[in-house]
Amino acid sequence: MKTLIGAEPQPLAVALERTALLVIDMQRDFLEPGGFGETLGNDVSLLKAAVKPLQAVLKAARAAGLLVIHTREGHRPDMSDAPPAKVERGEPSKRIGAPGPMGRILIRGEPGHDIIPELYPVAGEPVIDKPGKGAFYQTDLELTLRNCGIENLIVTGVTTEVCVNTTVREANDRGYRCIVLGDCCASYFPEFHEMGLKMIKAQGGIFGWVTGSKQMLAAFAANKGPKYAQGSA
Ligand code: C5J
Repeated sequence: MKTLIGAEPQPLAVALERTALLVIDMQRDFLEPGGFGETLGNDVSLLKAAVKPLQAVLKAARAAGLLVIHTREGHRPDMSDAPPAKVERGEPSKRIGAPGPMGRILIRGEPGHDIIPELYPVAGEPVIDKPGKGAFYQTDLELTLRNCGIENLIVTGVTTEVCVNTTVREANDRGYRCIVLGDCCASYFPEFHEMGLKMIKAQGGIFGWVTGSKQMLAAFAANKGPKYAQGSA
């Protein structure tokens, strides 16, 4: 059975049991004061707008039995997976690996690297640690999706024009249908958020579809009881 999701540039019918919710980088380092986002000079409060709508979608996705996957951007404590070209940006005391109020900036295991409490993963939800902006680069995301029979991704998280867009483009090239929930994404730059969504849905949906939490919740409500089942046909 397929569920129709109201979206742009056109509605899309998907099998929810072949659909995963992807929550990208909702980490303290990006959303809370003192983290990576703020050290780059950004107003981190702008990202908070995505939290409430995303909480509602996360709850509905869990209730509907969807596979929920979280990602985190960050690096090993020895930073062997951090390209110098990425690290050598900004003031040295505020770079990746430098000590900050939430521990070493963007380093795995540090408080700032963790997912914000409002959207914390529950037991059984895969958390993909990624060293880059795209969630497919140097991770086992693709393997996980394949093993779980996933064909469609509901994409949410931060930031719209960086990790969300990069991941959507990677996913699109791999054959996944990406449905991006605009109000469940956010950027430090409102104009980049808007253009980031436009780029995805332009040209007949060149990278995917764009909709919002309301439309997604309506689609869940219209489809009672799809269950994610690993290996189902
Ligand atoms: C950034 C991200 N903006 N998660 N990372 O550096 O979008």
